[in-house]
Amino acid sequence: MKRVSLTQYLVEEQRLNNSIPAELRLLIEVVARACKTISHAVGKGALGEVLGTAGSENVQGEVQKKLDILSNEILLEANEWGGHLAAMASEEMESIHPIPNRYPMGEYMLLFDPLDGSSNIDVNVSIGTIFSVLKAPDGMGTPTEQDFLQPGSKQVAAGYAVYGPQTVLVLTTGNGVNCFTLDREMGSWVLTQRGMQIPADTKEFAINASNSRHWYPPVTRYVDEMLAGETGPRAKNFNMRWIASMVADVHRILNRGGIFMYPADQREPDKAGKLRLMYEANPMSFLVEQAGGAATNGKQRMLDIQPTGLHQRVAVFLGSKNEVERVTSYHQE
Ligand code: P6P
Repeated sequence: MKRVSLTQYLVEEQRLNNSIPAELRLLIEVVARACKTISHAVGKGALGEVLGTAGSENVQGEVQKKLDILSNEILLEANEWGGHLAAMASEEMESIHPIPNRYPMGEYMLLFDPLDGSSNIDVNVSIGTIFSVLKAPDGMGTPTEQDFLQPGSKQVAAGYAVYGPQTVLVLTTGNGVNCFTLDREMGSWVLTQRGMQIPADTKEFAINASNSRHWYPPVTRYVDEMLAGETGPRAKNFNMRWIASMVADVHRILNRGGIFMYPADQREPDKAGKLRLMYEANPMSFLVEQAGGAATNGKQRMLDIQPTGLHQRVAVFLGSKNEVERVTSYHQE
């Protein structure tokens, strides 16, 4: 098959669908290049002296790993000078990061989780980068956090990289989902899957089952029915996976279906869930919907949620459409 590079794909997509203006193409290529750099650092592991903790905590109160901070810096430095961004926001930073005055400002806003799945870094399990692209509000002056608080339906692009046996970049700009694999010898991203589609049904679910005693009844009912297998109400057997790296679980679902769940639970009733809306749930939900799947917080479509805070958390149910609709319907009863 003729190799199509990321650049060629983006240029052809612009020609076909007029959906990737030059500045957005630059943004995507710069983020993709940063992900190559992160992949290289992650791949060194102990040899790169990048494992272990940095001895600090992020805004979430989570211990930061050296690679968390390094990945964040790589993305900031890669995106500051290009003139395509007005501001950035990151899981690793309390407040937004305006473009320094010495550089021109652009019309896009980039949000990212620079290295998702940190608990897996030191044990050589797949981790990744998640990113989301919004347009700056018309007439915006100096960017503020409020300018970022747009529902996920306003995203113009979203994607993730998985640093695993292969390094892949999965991307949507609103016309379907495509996967690029990093050719390490050439240092280039090569289109390897066009138009990824999530089967509407599945036999595989992903949830951290150690929390089951804390789940609310709709989740308990939904999971118990699957555990009952072919003798239960679902009349079929299910398999379970939980990688504890959202990017890896979502990548499996985009490739073969499944449902990913991180529900709110009774441990902290006022905590909506663990995952963050703006730079985890929203980009992944955009990708999942573009691949024919569904994504909700148990009550409403994820991409319709009006954000109230840059780091707000949300319950997540995403993947095979019929399963997401089923577990969401249980929350309505
Ligand atoms: P738990 C990683 O820390 C993360 O944010 C997601 O990538 C992952 O799905 C989830 O948290 C894992 O959470 O509670 O199972 O460790």
